[in-house]
Amino acid sequence: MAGRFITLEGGEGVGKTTNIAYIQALLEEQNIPLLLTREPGGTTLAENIRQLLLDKEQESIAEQTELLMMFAARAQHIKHVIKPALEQGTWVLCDRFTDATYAYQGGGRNMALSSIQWLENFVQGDLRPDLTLLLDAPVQLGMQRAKQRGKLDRFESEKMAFFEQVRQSYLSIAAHQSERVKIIDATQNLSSVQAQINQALRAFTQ
Ligand code: T5A
Repeated sequence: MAGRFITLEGGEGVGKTTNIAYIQALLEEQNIPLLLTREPGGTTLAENIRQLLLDKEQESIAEQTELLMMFAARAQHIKHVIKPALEQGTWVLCDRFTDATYAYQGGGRNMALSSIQWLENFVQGDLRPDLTLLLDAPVQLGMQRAKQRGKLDRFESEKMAFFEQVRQSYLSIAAHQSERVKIIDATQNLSSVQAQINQALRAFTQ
């Protein structure tokens, strides 16, 4: 039986990484075999691409280059990690996927959605997440949390207007694909965020 593909999305510092272990525990409680992974990244080559993308101490990256690097990493990740796992019946929980490309490169950088769509079809074929949990919080709050955590990377050093566009793009995806994308109010304290995640996952796994 094929595994299910779950993604976790949201702007900077909304709590994706913090909640991954919680989601893992919930699924494993139900004896669901699970693989945790992230984007950009997930294979040695894709993690190297991630380093290049997040490093702000290098030459400026053209937006087309950035978009292609995201999909180059994704192609590698899908072929070597995501598809083999799903084919074996393992569920995959991925910290960010293509919705992030629509939000950051499409919304934040204003790149043509038709180009992203073309690359999505080219790289993924018919692979799409079965469920996406979108952690949503005002930009200011997410950035405050991200700053507390440490040094900011190349994306985190963008201006507030960029992150506002990212947030609005995510919310628009959720509005258009409400069957797949469940919004989690990430402004709440951790236990309340986890209660919402629990509810969304139970509805999905029932
Ligand atoms: N990107 C990625 C693209 O541009 N296009 C793409 O296609 C893809 C796939 C990747 C970057 O790449 C970009 C987007 C990103 O900028 P990343 O590391 O995956 O980087 O993403 P980040 O958003 O940078 O991850 P962060 O680690 O900053 O955010 P998280 O994981 O959402 O936040 P987290 O869990 O580290 O939490 C931040 C802090 O808040 C606290 C935590 O303890 C932590 O200190 N916190 C809470 N505090 C109070 N109440 C709560 N409910 C809290 N939840 C968390």
